[in-house]
Amino acid sequence: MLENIVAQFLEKPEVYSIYTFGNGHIHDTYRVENKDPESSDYLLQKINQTVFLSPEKLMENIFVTTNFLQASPEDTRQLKVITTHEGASFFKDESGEYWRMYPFFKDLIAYDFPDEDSVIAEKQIESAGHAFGKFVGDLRELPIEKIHPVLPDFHRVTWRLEQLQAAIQEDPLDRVATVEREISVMKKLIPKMTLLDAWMDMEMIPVRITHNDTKFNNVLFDQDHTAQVVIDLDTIMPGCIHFDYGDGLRTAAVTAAEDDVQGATVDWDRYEAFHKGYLAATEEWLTPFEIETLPLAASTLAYIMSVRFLTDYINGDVYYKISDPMQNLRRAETQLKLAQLFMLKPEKEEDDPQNDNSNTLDSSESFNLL
Ligand code: GN1
Ligand code: MG
Repeated sequence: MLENIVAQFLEKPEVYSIYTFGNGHIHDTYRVENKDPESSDYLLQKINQTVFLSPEKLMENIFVTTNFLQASPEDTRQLKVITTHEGASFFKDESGEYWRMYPFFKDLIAYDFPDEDSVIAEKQIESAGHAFGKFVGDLRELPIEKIHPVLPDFHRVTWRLEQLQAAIQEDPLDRVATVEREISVMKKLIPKMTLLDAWMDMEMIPVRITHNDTKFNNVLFDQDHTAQVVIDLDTIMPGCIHFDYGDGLRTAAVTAAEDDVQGATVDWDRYEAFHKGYLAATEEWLTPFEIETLPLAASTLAYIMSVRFLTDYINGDVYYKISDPMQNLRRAETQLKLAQLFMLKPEKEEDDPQNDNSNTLDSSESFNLL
């Protein structure tokens, strides 16, 4: 079956082994590996149509963006869409599933977490920050009207809260009674966490073409720990810089997995490393107000994720892939903890000799004890 799909894109499908690959929460992903190690490999994905209601528009966004970014047809350091034999950016099978193919960069690596060695980790993070910042910079000349808002209001806090409210009202699995504590913490944070929405509504922050899923594992590194290719272009949409900067920090400056409530802390050296890389690529063209308001970004993005994960938990885990029935709740709690930790950014070390750079919530504030 998968071989038939591969045959739509590539000659001689029989020379490939096809197996499940990666940790994405949304699509089904396969590595298409040439049995000859000297030849090229590919990545095959079945698009999740529960999430992406219009796969054609999704693929148009990716096609337009990757073509725009392609410096030359021979550019091998850039994500591009592998078209079908008919030249289409996707293949729709007889059951209505949409499939797409990308090159697989055999010499590059994606990491879920930065390296254990802190010097290497900071190098990776700064480089990732730079790559994500440059990505938005490179797209500044692409007319924004060419990009469909495939997931409208994706990072709009007020809309995410409306979704949560709807889930609470529906409460299909009677889970709401068990998450009242989480809901009450979320409510307390609303005034601060909706500032970004307000600034966007008042047009104080420019709308740009942003990536919107700048998780640390969405950039590929070479052996020298330098970021080479930004991947996962599903959520390229009109947005604001805070979305990318904040989501990058949410995943690069944190020391534990997305669902590790106890383990999650913010490493402020890593935070600085990401900031440095991001700003080096963007400082020239960001507005003073964008720069001034960046400190709220990581917190807001972690908050959005906590609201989304809790909504999905209440709805019965219909959106994100889960490994166990409590995972969405753990993810929600972890992200809520991080939203609060990111608000406690210490002053620079040289300004505060007392600062041990390991900021944590004290126990009375700690999310777990609320
Ligand atoms: C989803 O599948 P993945 O990991 O690329 C989600 C992101 C979340 C992320 C949380 C389309 O991304 O918004 O930040 O999970 N993508 C979509 O890990 O909802
Ligand atoms: Mg994704």
